[in-house]
Amino acid sequence: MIGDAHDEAEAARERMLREQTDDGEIISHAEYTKRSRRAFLSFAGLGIAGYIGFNRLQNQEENESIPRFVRAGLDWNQSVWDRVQRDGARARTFSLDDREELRINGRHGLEDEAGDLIEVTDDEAANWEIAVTSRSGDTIDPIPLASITSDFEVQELVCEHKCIEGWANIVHWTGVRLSDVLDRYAPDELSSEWAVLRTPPGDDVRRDYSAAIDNYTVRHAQTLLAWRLNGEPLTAGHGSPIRLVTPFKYGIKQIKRVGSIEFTDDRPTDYWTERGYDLHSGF
Ligand SMILES: Nc1nc2c(c(=O)[nH]1)N[C@H]1C(S)=C(S)[C@@H](COP(=O)(O)O)O[C@H]1N2
Ligand SMILES: [Mo]
Repeated sequence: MIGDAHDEAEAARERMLREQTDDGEIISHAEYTKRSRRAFLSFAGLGIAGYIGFNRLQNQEENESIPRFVRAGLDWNQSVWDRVQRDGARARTFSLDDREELRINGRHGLEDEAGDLIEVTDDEAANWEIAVTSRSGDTIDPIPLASITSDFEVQELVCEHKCIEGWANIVHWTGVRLSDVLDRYAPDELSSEWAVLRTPPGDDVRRDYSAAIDNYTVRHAQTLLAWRLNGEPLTAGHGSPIRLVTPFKYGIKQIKRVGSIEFTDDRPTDYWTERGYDLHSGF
């Protein structure tokens, strides 16, 4: 009997997860670009038509200042554009049945001097904070891990993790959108061109890891701060207590154990860019 109830609860949980993770519409990057351009042009077209009409109506010379109602239209275009960008292109998602095991790959920023993985204790995790530096170089309020895991809509994402070494695995992540978290903790930085995420500073800076991501990636609906992998809490090797997931980028951008985020409008470098890899490392 108890077993049945357990099975039912388990089945309900699986169903819910499936609804959240199974394939939606999958569109190619080319189709996405076409659609978003078309959406933008038609809205821009409305704005221009309105502007010409307005000038005829007023029978006045065009001047440098944009009439307020056209400005409002342009602002609206921008907000539509932002939404298209945020929600338009999605990396392919998979069913929970497709989950595979993920190896531990890359231990930079996770090891001690002896090369052993540094475990994060429950106590350390409970007090974990991500330090934040604004694009003007100011230290702003850090983001508590406790808030990340409890204050935002939890996302379940089953996607392919691709490594530049040539292997890939379908894995299930649980986390929250980076953009949701930043919207609350660093809203002014959401428009900065780049974010550089780093592991907590160690004694040996050569061991520290960093990953720079562009604004599009920062704001993307599938860019997550994740604390579970295939339903289990992250282990030290997979980046406990919190890591980045972004299915449009190779594994090198999916930094494990995030200790800080720094925003900048200047083209940054990161661990692998300094070693000759492409700064974007996307698809
Ligand atoms: N801190 C840290 N994060 C990292 C790396 C690393 O060496 N250190 N390697 C990256 C690479 S190359 C890959 S493929 C993925 C692998 O994640 P996994 O070990 O959970 O499979 O982590 C990425 N994030
Ligand atoms: Mo990788």
